[in-house]
Amino acid sequence: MEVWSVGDRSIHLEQGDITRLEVDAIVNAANSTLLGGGGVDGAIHRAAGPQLLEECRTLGGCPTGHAKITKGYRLPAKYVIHTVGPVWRGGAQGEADLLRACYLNSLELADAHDIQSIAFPAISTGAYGYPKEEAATVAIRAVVDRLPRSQTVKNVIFALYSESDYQLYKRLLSTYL
Ligand code: AR6
Repeated sequence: MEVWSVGDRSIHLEQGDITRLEVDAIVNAANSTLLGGGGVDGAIHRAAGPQLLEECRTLGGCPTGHAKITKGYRLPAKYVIHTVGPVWRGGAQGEADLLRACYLNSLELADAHDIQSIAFPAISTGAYGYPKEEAATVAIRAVVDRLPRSQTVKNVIFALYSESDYQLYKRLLSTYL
């Protein structure tokens, strides 16, 4: 675990399964149906239990770059913020702006729900094929830009599944902060 300060807020790095984190909210890298899938989405639905899918069915999907919130059910986290990252199509299809919007809109929802700690996976970098270093740069910039004016969020956790992703974020955060 590593920690960086941004004013009186902080950014943490954790390696491992995001579903285990005891935070107010975890972010799901969902698809636009919000009806589940593989990767981190599958893991979150398995850990939260079937009530999560029931609530997701009431939401009517979610456009790319937007975010919607549900309860966390059996997760240690109180909430799940579902956001839909862009599919990587070479980088000239607005992917960076859409990915940035995922982080900003998730943080905005967190503020609206009095969330103090929120954990993000590396959105779009699995099934959606976004190159890892480019995605990590977008993620870190969005959080570093937005965190100082967040109302309630005090701690942002980047939850990286692989050791190599953890090391990538560590290197990039050390150059930014
Ligand atoms: N905890 C943290 N990170 C995880 C976990 C976990 N339990 N499991 C996987 N990752 P992906 P995407 C990492 O494919 O690229 C789904 O089917 C993984 O190593 O989950 O945004 C959705 O329904 C990678 O770094 O999400 C969509 O259809 C990161 O999570 C589609 O995949 C994101 O990989 C979304 O694709």
